Amino acid sequence: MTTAKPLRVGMVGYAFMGAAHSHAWRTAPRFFELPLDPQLTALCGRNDDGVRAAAGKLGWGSVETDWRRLLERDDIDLIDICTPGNTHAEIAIAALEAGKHVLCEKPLANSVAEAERMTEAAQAAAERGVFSMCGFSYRRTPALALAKRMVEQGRLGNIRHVRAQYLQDWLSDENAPMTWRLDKSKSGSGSLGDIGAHSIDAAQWVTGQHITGVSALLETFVHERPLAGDLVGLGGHGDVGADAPRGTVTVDDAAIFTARFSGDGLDGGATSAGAVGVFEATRFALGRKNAMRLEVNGTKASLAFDFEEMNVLSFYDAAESPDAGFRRIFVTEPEHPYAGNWWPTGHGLGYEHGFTHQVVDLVTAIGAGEQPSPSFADALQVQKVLAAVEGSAAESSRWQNV
Ligand code: SOE
Repeated sequence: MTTAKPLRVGMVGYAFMGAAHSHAWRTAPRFFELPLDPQLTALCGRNDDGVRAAAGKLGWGSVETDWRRLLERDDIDLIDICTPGNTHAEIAIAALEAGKHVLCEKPLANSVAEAERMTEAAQAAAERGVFSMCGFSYRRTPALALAKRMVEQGRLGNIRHVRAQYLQDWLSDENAPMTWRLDKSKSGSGSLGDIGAHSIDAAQWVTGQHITGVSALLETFVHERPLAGDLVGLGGHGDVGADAPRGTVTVDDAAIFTARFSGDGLDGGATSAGAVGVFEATRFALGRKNAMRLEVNGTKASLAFDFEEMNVLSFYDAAESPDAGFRRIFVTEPEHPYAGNWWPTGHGLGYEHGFTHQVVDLVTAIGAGEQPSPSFADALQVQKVLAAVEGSAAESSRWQNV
């Protein structure tokens, strides 16, 4: 039995991300030593029957149908926001003002203006010991955390190239239903914010450099899709016939951009010119299911990662014989980030573990009275890149500074 003080969580939303976060809150204290003991205190969703069924399935102790009720409750310490982006700013700002810590799914908001207001609220709350974090969960994949560590150790030298792709295919079928992720008023953008945001965050975090400017294009391949009722998961499991009434897709299906990086950050700013980058995000890459890929080429070595083989980091060291080629590091050793708390060497982790590690890092920071990372300010920087990409695409790929 733990003697740690409870950290009572109220979560808003219970679809794909809600299920992933529920699992993380339950599992983190079972595998990691935490300074506070997370309790799944209340789950909130607008539909009474739906939220009750989800609370039973996912293991929550009580339900609410209005998120404002969560903020009034004295038995809630942290609000976990797993709802579409158009609701993030209102819930997060109110929660921070009510003295609740906040974990907010990515992208932080649907606009830079909202993200700025959230960051101001977060900075004011942090002065009162109330903390916030944005859910860029891929940072917590052991192989990507190892990649960052190797860059910080100087093993790559100066970074020259960043190649980041996030490829899925769940929208390739033009009769795949119209979900909130395809409605700009709810999601802010399409593949760009939903999956490209992860690539932007990962690329900046791993390299220690931020993106200073972009040239972009966005494309929408399918403009109308069958409307569906309540949907869970990504594409939904509703029985949506091709002859169902259609709704208009208002987001990008694919986002492509080139970028320049700052070149600071490493070695306390001692690096030479910043890296150049190529980014691609699409949900139309048939056969690519969750290929979140990052390749970094430095002056001394290269690193390559693909989430479809998430336990592997490929490393090429120019100091070795050229025929050594890329070496596959199986990131399951006790000294690798997070891995030592799980299974014996070689047994590997899955998608859900990134969310569990996110809870571990969040609760550890809150317990220590420190700002968790990524902060809302970090997520605001990603939001500015998203806005610059949209701005550039709207002006025939004209260069936009971030
Ligand atoms: C959540 O972190 C998320 O970005 C989802 O919103 C995407 O749809 C998923 O494919 C990757 O993870």
